[in-house]
Amino acid sequence: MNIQVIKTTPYSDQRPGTAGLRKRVKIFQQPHYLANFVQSIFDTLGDVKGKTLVLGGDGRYFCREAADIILRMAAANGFGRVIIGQGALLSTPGSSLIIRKNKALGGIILTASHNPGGPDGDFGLKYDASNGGLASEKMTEAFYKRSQTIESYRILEAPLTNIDALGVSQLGNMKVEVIDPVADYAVLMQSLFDFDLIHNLFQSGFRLHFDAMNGVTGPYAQEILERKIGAPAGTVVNQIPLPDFGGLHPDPNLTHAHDLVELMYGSNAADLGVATDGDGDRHMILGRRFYVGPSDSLAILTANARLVPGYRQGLVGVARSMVTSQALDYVARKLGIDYYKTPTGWKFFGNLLDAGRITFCGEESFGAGSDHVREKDGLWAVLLWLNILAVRRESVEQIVRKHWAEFGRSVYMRHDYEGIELKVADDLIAALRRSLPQLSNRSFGRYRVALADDFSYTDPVDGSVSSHQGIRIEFADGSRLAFRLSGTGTTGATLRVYLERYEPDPARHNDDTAAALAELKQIANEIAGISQRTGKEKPDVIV
Ligand code: G16
Repeated sequence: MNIQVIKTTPYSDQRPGTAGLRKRVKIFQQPHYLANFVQSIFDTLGDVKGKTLVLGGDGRYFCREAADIILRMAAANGFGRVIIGQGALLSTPGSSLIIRKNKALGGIILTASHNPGGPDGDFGLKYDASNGGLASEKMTEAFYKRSQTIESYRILEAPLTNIDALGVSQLGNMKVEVIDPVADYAVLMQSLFDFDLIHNLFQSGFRLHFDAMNGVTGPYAQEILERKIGAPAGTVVNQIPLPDFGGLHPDPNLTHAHDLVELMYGSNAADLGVATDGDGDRHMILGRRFYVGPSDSLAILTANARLVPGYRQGLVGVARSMVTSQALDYVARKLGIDYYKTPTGWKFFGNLLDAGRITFCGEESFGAGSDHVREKDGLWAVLLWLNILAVRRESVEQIVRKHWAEFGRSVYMRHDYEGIELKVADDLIAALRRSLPQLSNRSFGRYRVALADDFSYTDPVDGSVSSHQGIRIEFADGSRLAFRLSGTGTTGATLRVYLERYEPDPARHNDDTAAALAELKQIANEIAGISQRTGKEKPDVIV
């Protein structure tokens, strides 16, 4: 088998976003595009001789072709072993676990997360470091820099490796180990949760409807929920990972998980409804005719963590992204534990988790996780909910309402304005940034500005500073607005506007969310000139 050195030229657009390089499939299919980026990663890593790499993805279109290229490049670059999920499947949290368990140098995850798949959809590639967490900004910037000067890449000339049969084979001087993607993960979940108690919950007639949206979580959920715990067959639907997600948009929110939403608001609603995304790190929670926002969910899981075997000793601390609601902070204060605010992006939790400063973390973008891995984990969150429900034997709605009664309700919404021209979006943010000094102390109706800044984060562990992480405007009564541009889209720009108001009065906890935030929405429009600049009168997606 020959190692080929292929001449290439740089592509200018290989700067990773919030979670890796995400582009249209068609872009990734351009000659040498994928190989250029993979070689840039390998070059940045330095000495990879004899090291172990983990490889897998969410099964979307182009995953198998990409896996073959990466296997041959890993062999040509001197890796000693690649551990790959059968059929090139590994969920994002699953990969994180395999990297950690095998003390691998890192892992490449082939996914564009919750973005649509298929030949006309999106593809993506992200690198997880040896701690099982997303490569740091410093590292991804180094990948990008390298991609801008690349002149050649190394690849083994070899027939297609069989990645469908479990076992070890040889590719040049490198071992390829095809593993069951689910086995180790199932063992870890069993060590954290009380499967017998959850089994009893199902025995009592409790119904779960788990929509895996034809993403990678299906096999994990079926094995753990139906086979190990004993939930009725058929509990998990859309359980087979498909290259185009069966035409679904595997984004677990109220807009895209519409079948689940219809079922949970219908007459035959289950007790708990959940959906997960393409690569299994995001999730959405619904009770019977009741939506649980991700920020609330994170706060509730934190408040109830001690009910679950894996967290019985309590949590050391918690963290949320700045734009996530403050519901978590109220719980942390009451528990007397530390809480941190990070920029958007799971990678910012990595140092806090590694340093043992936090046990739980989460984001408004349908992500929650703990120190069991270094990625967010959809199925873990569902099992945590199930374990809590099995202990408390109350409905999802009762649990949420009691939580609000105890801590107050953080009424919260995110408005997404999609497909904005890049320049229009950049100008809007730039103008907003310029206007910050004039906003201090200004009043808008009953809201007086207490703080207006561009969020900057100093990592408490390594002291690194990340600036320009979102414009935030906080009002004297604790309400707030935040604005940022999405870092995960592939066409145009998406403006995200985050609105939050604190409501301590239980008599008002039933208020309609949109109505409760209507005034703040107007203020956001006034401050940022959204409709004037984008021509949009209303958001495209509300979550
Ligand atoms: C990724 C990151 C998340 C982040 C989200 C936000 O999620 O892993 O930590 O909250 O992006 O995306 P945006 O920049 O579009 O607001 P995922 O699930 O896409 O990997």
